[in-house]
Amino acid sequence: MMIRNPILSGFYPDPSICRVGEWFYMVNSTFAYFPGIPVFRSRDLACWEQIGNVLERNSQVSLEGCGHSEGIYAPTIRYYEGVYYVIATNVSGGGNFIVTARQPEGPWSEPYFLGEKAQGIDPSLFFDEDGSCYYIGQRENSRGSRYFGDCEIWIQKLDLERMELVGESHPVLYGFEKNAVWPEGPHLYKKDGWYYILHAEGGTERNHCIAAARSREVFGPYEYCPANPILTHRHLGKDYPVTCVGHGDLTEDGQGNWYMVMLGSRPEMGYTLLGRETFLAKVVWEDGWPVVNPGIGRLETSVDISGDSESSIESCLKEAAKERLEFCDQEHSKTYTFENEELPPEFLLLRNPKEGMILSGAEGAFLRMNRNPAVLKEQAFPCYAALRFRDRSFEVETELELKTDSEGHCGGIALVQSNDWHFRLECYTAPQTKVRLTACQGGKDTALGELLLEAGRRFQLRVIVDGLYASFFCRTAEKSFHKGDSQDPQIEGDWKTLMEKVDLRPLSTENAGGFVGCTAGMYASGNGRAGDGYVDFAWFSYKVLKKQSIGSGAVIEETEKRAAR
Ligand code: 6LW
Repeated sequence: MMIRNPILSGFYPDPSICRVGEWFYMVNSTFAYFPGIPVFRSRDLACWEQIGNVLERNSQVSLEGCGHSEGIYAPTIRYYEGVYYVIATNVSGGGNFIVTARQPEGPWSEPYFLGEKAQGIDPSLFFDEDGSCYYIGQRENSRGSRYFGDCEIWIQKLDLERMELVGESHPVLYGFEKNAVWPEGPHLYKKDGWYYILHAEGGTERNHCIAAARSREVFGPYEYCPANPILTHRHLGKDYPVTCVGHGDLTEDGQGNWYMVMLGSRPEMGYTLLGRETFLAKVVWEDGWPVVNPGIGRLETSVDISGDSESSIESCLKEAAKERLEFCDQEHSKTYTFENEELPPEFLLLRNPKEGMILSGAEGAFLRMNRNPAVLKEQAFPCYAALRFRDRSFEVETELELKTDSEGHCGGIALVQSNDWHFRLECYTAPQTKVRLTACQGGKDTALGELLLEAGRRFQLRVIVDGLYASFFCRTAEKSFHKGDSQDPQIEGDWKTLMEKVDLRPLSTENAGGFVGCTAGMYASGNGRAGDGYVDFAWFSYKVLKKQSIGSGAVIEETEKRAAR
């Protein structure tokens, strides 16, 4: 079985993985998005199915007013004696917390906040053979911070009954490099009588890396692996197709084969729109230390998990060049309709949802966005329901109807990096019917184009994203799509072009900063006025336009070239 990287494309950063029986489970950070912390499962590490979200109730998570890259950081998922544990940090409300569940798909408990004793971010849990539970995390250097990013990894015992840190807190590591920055994302394991710590270092940009350390005692002293960093892409140059590799977690498949998941980015021409994605690599143990992708030492487009001896670059290159049907292709094309009251788990809202403002299953068929004055620029709860950018080239389309004559009320599609950096394709019916394309850059709106249309309230919108560019189209229909009205079966007519080849680089991480990736979704707003109307969306589709993938695409071409020799 060949696995293709990334195993989760799009904004799925800070992966954490655990195995329970024949199933692997994985979680990721979600920052200001709601619901928080997606839960995936897989039996083969190749095909991943989202089975739910951990934080799906307002009572579990406060995201009020938080910036796109605040909120929920770096979760860890673990399992012990019939209970699933997720521990994470809400940097916008309460700090480090644990939630539990009997089933990974949930429901998950209300959060147990660990309070003042649990300073810092990136918490993880370790269950020792004697049943002891330990918290390991990152915090500012308790000997006094000498510079920005001067942090320590620390361990403390956790009383699971009381959900409280007990005993002494033990700083154990400060980074393996001289003047190390951002030792973070630690995880604690035990193997062959050694306690192992895996942690990220160098910051989550191009100098990101993963280090290992070990000790015979849980509270140390720990020795760093002489081969650190055991994984990085920092030395491969800025044009290498996968960068920022770091923040890893280890798992074993029950047959003694070890794997690591970690984050990586795939910039195109130096610009990253998909955010930090989840990759996978093989791990073997040599002299009591983990070795990642032996003989290769970096991430690859494909990972051979057929259980053969270590996959050499040649075997991977040959395999990867084969017809890609062998890969469990993460097909992302799908058209969503809204008969159910629950949105599918892959949909993202921004911050805590307000009662009644986004209703799925309205009149049994629509996603209704109601009377919400909030706009995307504010750090509020806008009517925005979106999917992650998952591919280099894709198209999103929707059909909507404005049931409002309030001036300034609109509905449409948005492409979002953050409240300060996004594009909006908005339909209006008052004071006249029009479609407007707006770029919000650095929080400032610029109208890019506008089309005045014959009177009508029903629209279809299409946005084609192709690498670093997007094109925007629309068409309208006179009659309603609501049952009972004289329903047009479907909108025909030619698409009208708002604008083509709009530069999306302003939405890149390199320009906008932050920890999130781009999303594309349905949007409605009263633009500051609540008004009396609403906007109904009949469907929303995401369609992959080509199998080409950015970043690792270069490695595939290289693969094909070499294999052809
Ligand atoms: C996360 C830290 C990191 O808490 O970025 O990549 C931060 N690593 O460990 C936010 O994702």
